[in-house]
Amino acid sequence: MGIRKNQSTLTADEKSRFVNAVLQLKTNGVYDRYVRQHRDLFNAGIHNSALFLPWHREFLRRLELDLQAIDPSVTIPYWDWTVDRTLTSSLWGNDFMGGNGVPVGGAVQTGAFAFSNGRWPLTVRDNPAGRVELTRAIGSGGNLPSTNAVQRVLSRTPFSTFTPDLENLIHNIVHVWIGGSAGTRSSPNDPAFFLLHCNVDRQWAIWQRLHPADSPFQGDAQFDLNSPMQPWENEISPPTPARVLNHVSLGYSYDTDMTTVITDLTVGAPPQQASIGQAGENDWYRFISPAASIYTIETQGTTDLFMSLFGPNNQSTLVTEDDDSGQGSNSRIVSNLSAGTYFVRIRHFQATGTGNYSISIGSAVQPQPNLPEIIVNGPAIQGNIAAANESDVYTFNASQIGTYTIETTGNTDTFVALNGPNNQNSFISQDDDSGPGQNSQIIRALTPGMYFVRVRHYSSTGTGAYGISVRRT
Ligand code: CU1
Ligand code: CU1
Repeated sequence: MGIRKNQSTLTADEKSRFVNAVLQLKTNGVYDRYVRQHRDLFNAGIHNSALFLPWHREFLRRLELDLQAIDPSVTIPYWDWTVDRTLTSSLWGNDFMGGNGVPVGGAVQTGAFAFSNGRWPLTVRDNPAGRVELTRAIGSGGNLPSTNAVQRVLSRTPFSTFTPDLENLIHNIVHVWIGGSAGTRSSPNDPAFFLLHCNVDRQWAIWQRLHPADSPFQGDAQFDLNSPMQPWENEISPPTPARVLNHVSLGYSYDTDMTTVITDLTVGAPPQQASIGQAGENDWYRFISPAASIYTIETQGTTDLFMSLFGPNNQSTLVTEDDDSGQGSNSRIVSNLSAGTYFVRIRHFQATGTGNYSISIGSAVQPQPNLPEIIVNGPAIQGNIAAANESDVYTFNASQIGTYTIETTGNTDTFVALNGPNNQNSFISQDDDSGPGQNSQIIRALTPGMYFVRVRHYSSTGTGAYGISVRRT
């Protein structure tokens, strides 16, 4: 796993390896392909849209993999502009990005990327008649965003309000601060682009950590979770926002990622002793639900705790939260959970509180009634509304994020309702006749989990046979 580091902490060797790998990508033409992609798509949905963060994450990761093919030790460093705010930062040293442009014309004349060094001609430009030298006008366009400004943006929720603020109030300002080439559509011509965007990408990861109950992405009128991103849309398995939500699963981490210790709990085991030792501490637990059942997670002791349950198989999907449902001011969550791995977060109810507690998990004896399961992308199940007002309930397991089509076949006028995830009472959608003939069809983007499909006849007196299937596209 490559760790992306703060550029100010890089050793001389790390800087020189990064610069050399970038120069080699320039020599073999690959670097300019990135510049061209960014330039050509600049106004085609990669900015001022929901794709801003996902697209630039994919873009950086691809460049990083290309750099690693040259030197496996290289990762993209990030530039924390709230700390390194002046030209005297080592970022602009001759051994790294090189310095500012000269007062007249703005050409950079120091470092490996100076035109005069012969290895960094700008072959891709906004305008064919434009400058062939890398140019900068550092600081001439205002100040860098402050720590407070970044904190304010990081506090914005949901994602649909966070991302435009990060893009417009923070990221744009950094481009303008560098000026010159970095302020053009061909801005990756300045290799500082990648350090700038690495820090933008890191803000998205920080935001996700700060807001675990918020969706890490929201679509807009143009793009959703499963929109293939250009210019890679014709690849066999094109990147989508859904595929880049978790940076760690893409194969890199940040040196600022929190390494959370997670304690495993066994269902039915005696209470585990623990404590909130420091104000603001979060304790994390993990347990496995081997089969759908009702679970009781509770704390014991005199400390006023707050409990959050996440899952299945995902530490950021909130199931439910509780403050005081247990004895005294203890927390207790009773929840009907599908099979999978769940995560429990315990904190003190008060931001400044500390104290000891214990935690345990029990499972109720009776599991959920055994509902017939529709296998996703498997054959249709043949059902029958044998009597008036009968309804048939099925489950299916959405094992991954995707677009699912639930549909009935046959000559019966079916009516279908979709509930879930992991909760038979949480309504998602219903449909009468969107399928062929009088069949029902529901097409929805679903997060992983168990879903429930209820089939009835559209008419309160109707009966008849039908088939029902689920497929993921
Ligand atoms: Cu961009
Ligand atoms: Cu940018």
